[in-house]
Amino acid sequence: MTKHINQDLTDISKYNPQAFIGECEEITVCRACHSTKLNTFLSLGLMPKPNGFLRKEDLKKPEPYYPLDVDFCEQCGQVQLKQVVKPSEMFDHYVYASAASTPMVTHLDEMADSIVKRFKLNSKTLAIDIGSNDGTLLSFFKKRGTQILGIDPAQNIVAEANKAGLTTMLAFFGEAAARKAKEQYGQADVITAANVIAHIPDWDSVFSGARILLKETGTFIIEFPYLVDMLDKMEFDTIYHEHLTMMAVSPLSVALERNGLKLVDVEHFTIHGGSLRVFIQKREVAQPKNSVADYIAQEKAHGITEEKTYIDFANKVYAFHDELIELVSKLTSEGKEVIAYGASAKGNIILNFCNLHSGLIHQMVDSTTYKQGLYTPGTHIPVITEKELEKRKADYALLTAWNFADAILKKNEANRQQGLKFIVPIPELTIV
Ligand code: DWN
Repeated sequence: MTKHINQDLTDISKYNPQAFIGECEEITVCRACHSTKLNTFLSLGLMPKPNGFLRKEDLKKPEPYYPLDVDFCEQCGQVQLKQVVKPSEMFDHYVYASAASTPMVTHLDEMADSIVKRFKLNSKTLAIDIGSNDGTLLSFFKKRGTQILGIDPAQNIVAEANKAGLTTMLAFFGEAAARKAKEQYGQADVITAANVIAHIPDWDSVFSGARILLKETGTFIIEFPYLVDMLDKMEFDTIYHEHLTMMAVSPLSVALERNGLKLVDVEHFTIHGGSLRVFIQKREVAQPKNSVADYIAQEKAHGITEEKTYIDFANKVYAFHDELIELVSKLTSEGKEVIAYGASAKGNIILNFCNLHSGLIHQMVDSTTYKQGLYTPGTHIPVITEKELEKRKADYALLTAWNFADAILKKNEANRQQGLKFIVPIPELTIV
C-alpha cells in the first residue's frame, strides 16, 4: 500500500499549528467475519474529526488528528477503517441533522411510507429507529399512526427530538440498550437503522440487540451507503472516522447469521451517492427473496475480496488529489474567488486530504443551523448561510455536498446565471 499524503504533521501544521495526533485504536480482526486477513489498501493521511466543527474561540486550541487508513478483508470483502476513534469523541455532541437537507427529508418520508405500507403498521404497532438523530424519520412514522421510539447517543440532538414530542432514548444502541428499550416499550414490529450501522464498532452487540428487541415476526431494516457504488463512482470522501465500515451484502450476511438473523430482501436507492436498504428477519421465520443472492453474486463479480479492485480504487483517489489541488491552485492564482458549498463530513475529507484551507477557500456555505457560524475542522473555513452567499462575490463553488448536486444546483440557478460556477468533485471532477 502506498503511503501517500499528510502522513505526518509537516504540511498540516503549516496552516494548522494546533494540530496534534490524537489517541485511537487499530483493529486486527475483521468486523464482519472475525478473520485476521486484513489488507491495508488506502491511506488518506491524518484527518481531524469529520464533524469536528469549531467555534471561533476554539481555533487556537489543540485540535486532534487521527490516521485514516482503510483495510479490506480478503475473507469476506468487508471494507473497514484500520484506526478507530472513540465514538463518544465524535457523537456525544453532534452537528449533523437530517432535516437540513431537503432531499434527505423527502427520502426519509418515502422510506416511512413504504415501510408502513409493506408491514401494515398501525396504532398498535411499534417502529423503533436506531440512530434516530433529530427524529426526522420518526416524525414520518408518527404521522402515519404507528407508535414510535428513537434511540440515539447525541445529547444535544436527543434533547431537541424529545422537545418535539419524538420520544427518544439517549443511548448507543447495543444489547444493553435493547434490553432497556424492550423492558420500557416492548418489542418492535420494525426496527430501522438508516446510515447508522457503519458508525457502530460492535456489530455482534447491535445484531444480538436487534434480535432481542424485535418481535418474532418483526423486520430489521438497515440502510447504508453501498460499497459497490463507492468503488464504481470513486466516492472516497465517504470514508471518514465516523464510518468504521463501508458496507456490502455479502460481509453483512456473515455477521447477521452469526447472530441468528438473516437477510430477506435488498433494495437500491440513489441517496448519498448510492445506498442499499436491506430487510432482515429472525432466522426461524426468514424467507429470503432472490434479490439477496443477486447482490451477493454481483459483489463476487465486482471482486470485493480481490486486492486489484482496491489498488485500482486507491490509485484513482491519489490521482484525484493531484487534479483537485492543481485546479484550485490555478483558479486562485488567477485571482478567482473559490468557496465551498455543503459543510458535509465528506467535504471535510476532501478539504483536509487536499490541504484546501481557509487561506485558499474563504467561505463554506451550509443550510444546517448547528454548523453556521462555526469553522470547518482542520481547514478552519467559516461556515456561512446560503442567504449570505448572495451578498458575497464568488466565482467558483467546490460542491462538497456533491450527493445533493441536483437540489443545490437548482437552488442556485440565480447565482449561476450571475456567473457562479460549481466544481463537482465526485464521481468526475467537472465544472458546471
Ligand atoms: O452517515 C452520515 C451521513 C448520512 O450524513 C453521517 N455520518 C454524517 C452525514 O454525512 P455528511 O455530513 O457528508 O452528510 P450530507 O447529508 O451529505 O451533508 C450535506 C451537507 O450539505 C449538510 O451539511 C447540509 C448541506 N446542504 C446545504 O447546505 N444545502 C444540503 C443541501 C441539500 C442544500 O441544499
